[in-house]
Amino acid sequence: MPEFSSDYRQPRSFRIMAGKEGKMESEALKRKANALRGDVLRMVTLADSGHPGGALGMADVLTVLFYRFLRHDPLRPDWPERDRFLLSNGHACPILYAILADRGYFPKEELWLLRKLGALLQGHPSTAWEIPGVEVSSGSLGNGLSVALGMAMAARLDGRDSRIYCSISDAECQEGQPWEAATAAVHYGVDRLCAILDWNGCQIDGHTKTVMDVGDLAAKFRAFGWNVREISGHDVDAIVSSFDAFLGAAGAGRPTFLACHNTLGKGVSFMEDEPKWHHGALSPDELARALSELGVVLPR
Ligand SMILES: Cc1ncc(C[n+]2csc(CCOP(=O)(O)OP(=O)(O)O)c2C)c(N)n1
Ligand SMILES: [Mg+2]
Repeated sequence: MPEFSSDYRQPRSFRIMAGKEGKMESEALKRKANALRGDVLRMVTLADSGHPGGALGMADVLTVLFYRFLRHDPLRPDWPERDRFLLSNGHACPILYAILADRGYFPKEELWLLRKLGALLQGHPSTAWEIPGVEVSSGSLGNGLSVALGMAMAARLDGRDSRIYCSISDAECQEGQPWEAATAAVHYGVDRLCAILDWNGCQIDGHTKTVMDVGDLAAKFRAFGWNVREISGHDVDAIVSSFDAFLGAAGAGRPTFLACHNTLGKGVSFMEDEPKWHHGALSPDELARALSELGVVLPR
């Protein structure tokens, strides 16, 4: 029998675990991102399925966001004034789950039950499942940026100072809907919206250039009128300055597009830039090798 999740609908006494750390500095952020990569790989190996590649690639940018910039309170996931983070490329959820657990939204033990029948953490994020910290259901690609835009416009109408961050993937930009959101966000002058592009050049069927080349996404969003910054998504200092610039751009009347050149599978030599690691579980031997490359030691 699989081990099922604790009943997450009970009053969440575990929420007292949520700490209020100060803002982390670069070296600590890098160490944290690597530790979270270790959690991602452990989760997917235990589940014997899942999407590790994109999750490893986005670990740095999401660590900087959640540990340094996002105004949120794991003790009050429904705090109206909070900033929102939406993972439009929902399959990359192992990294979001690892971060939410580490920040205290739910117990870390839930990670090891990923994708088990009845468990809190399913293969794609779901609001119907009431996962604390998950703002939107995703996995059906292409929708998230529109939802994020709606949230940013609602915040403005309500007079809230919330920022809305939304990760999107390069393959999502092969669809039509992100471009509708890109047009509308500029038309409505929504400046508290930051799209974060996971520009890894990979997708489920191969390299994006071969499957359907999306071209220069930074140039395209710039042409649509977005305030674009193009960085390596593994350069923690560049990520920090980009989010700082986004905060400084409130009132400028334009949305921000943070184009992150990420490497799918970042940190594990045999996974890097290999589209086959879009999804798939590691063998126990591969996990051991990957953790050793990341310098992550499992707790006994
Ligand atoms: C609307 C929709 N169409 C098709 C799919 C099937 N699908 C799953 S992942 C994927 C491509 C993934 O590429 P990307 O989002 O760039 O992910 P990466 O491999 O870089 O993590 C597709 C087409 C889907 N999830 N949603
Ligand atoms: Mg991709």
